[in-house]
Amino acid sequence: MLLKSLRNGLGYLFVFVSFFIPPKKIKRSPEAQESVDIETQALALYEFYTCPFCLKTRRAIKRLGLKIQTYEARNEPARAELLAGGGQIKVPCLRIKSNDEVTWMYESDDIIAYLDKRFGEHSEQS
Ligand SMILES: N[C@@H](CCC(=O)N[C@@H](CS)C(=O)NCC(=O)O)C(=O)O
Repeated sequence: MLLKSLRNGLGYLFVFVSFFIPPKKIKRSPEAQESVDIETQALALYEFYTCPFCLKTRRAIKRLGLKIQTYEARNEPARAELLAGGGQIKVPCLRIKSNDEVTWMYESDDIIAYLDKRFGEHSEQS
């Protein structure tokens, strides 16, 4: 209980500090941004707001200028959706819809690498 509160408190501190040190945002033309915005409608991030791995992922999302819907997985119905879809309660988890297929990607490093490859400076979107 005490450990959980401490972890949560530290998480809020990281979020607070991160607010004042925003990542440098990628620049795109309005047309390219519009196309990216359409693509990111198929993505959603399940997270715990104060989780450091989630914060790291949110910073990457911000750096890449992505509009990705986030869901707080401590709360229902997001928690149940994450468990049913991804198979475990672990965050961050990126839900990727592609045609009729849904993929649930865990691991912050994997998520960031995926987003960088798809939307980063050297992707077709830039
Ligand atoms: N290696 C993972 C670590 C993720 C992780 O440990 N997440 C914690 C929250 S900070 C978690 O989901 N724990 C499960 C729980 O608290 O129920 C990553 O980088 O994404």
